[in-house]
Amino acid sequence: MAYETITTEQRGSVTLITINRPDALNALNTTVERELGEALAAFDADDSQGCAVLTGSGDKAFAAGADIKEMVDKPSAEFFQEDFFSGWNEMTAKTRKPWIAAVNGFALGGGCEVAMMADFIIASENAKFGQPEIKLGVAPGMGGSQRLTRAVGKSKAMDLCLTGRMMDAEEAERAGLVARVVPHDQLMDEAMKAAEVIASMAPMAVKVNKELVDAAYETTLSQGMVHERRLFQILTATEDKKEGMKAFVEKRPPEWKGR
Ligand code: CO8
Repeated sequence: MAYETITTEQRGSVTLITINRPDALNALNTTVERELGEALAAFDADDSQGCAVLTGSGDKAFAAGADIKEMVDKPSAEFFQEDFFSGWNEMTAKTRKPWIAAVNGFALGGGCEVAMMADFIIASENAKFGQPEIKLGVAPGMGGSQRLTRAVGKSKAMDLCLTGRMMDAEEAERAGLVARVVPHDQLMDEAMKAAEVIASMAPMAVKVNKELVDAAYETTLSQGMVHERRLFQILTATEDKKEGMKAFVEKRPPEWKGR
C-alpha cells in the first residue's frame, strides 16, 4: 500500500514502519496519524507478521512532535469537534501484536508520546526525549503526562513537563523509559533482532504477554494477578503449549501452530 507520510516494509515476519517527513523532523500531522493507524491495523491483521518496528526517517529525529504548523491557526472548536489526537488512542488500543519504537534522534512532544505508545523503546545513544509543549503554551495531548509519569515517576515527569527540557538516552534508560540504549549505527539491527525474537515466539503467547503487562497499568495488583492466572490457564489449552513443552523435553526447537 502506498502512503504519503510513512513507509512500510515487511522483512520476513517483522514489519518496519518509518515516519517519512525528514524535512519536518518527522512531525506528526493528521495524515501520519491516519496512515500509521492503517499500517498498524494491516500489520495486526497479517498472520505472517509477528512484530513491528517503528522508527523515523533521517538521522536526526524519531519525531519532533505533533505538527506545530498544522495546529498554529486551528480554532479551538475544531480541536474539540474533531476529537483531535483521538486516533492515536484508538490505534494503540486496537493493536494486539507488539511493536517496538526504535528512537533514532529527537522524540519530543508527540514524538515522545508515540514512542511511549509502543510496547518498548530501543534508543540510539543520540536519542533525546522530552515533553516541551509547555514552551508552546500548551501541555501534552497524546498521553505524555500520563504515560511518562507511569514510566519514570512523578518527580522526573514533573521536571520534564514543567521545564520542557530534554533528557538524553542514558538518563531515559536510567529512569526506566527506555529498555535498551545501543550505538547509533546499530539501532536498526538491534531493534530488528529484538523484533525477530518476538516474532519467533508462539503468537497467542505473544498477545497474552503483551495484554498482561499492559493490564498492570490499568488494574490493581490482586485483579491483575487473577487476570494473569486466567490467561495463563487458557494458554495451557493451546497446541502451542503442548508443542513448546514437548520441544523442550525433546531438546529441539518448537514448531508453532498459532493455536
Ligand atoms: N512541527 C512542525 N514542524 C517542525 C516541528 C514540529 N513539531 N519540529 C521541527 N519542525 C520543522 C522546523 O519548522 C523546520 O522546518 P523549516 O526548515 O521548514 O523551518 C525543520 O523541521 C527543522 O527543524 P529546526 O530547523 O528547528 O531544527 P533544529 O535542529 O534547529 O532544532 C528541534 C531541532 C530542537 C527538535 C526543534 O525543531 C524543535 O524544537 N522542534 C519543536 C519541538 C516541539 O516543540 N515539539 C512539541 C510539539 S507540540 C506536541 O507535540 C503536542 C501538542 C499537544 C497540544 C495539544 C493542544 C493543541
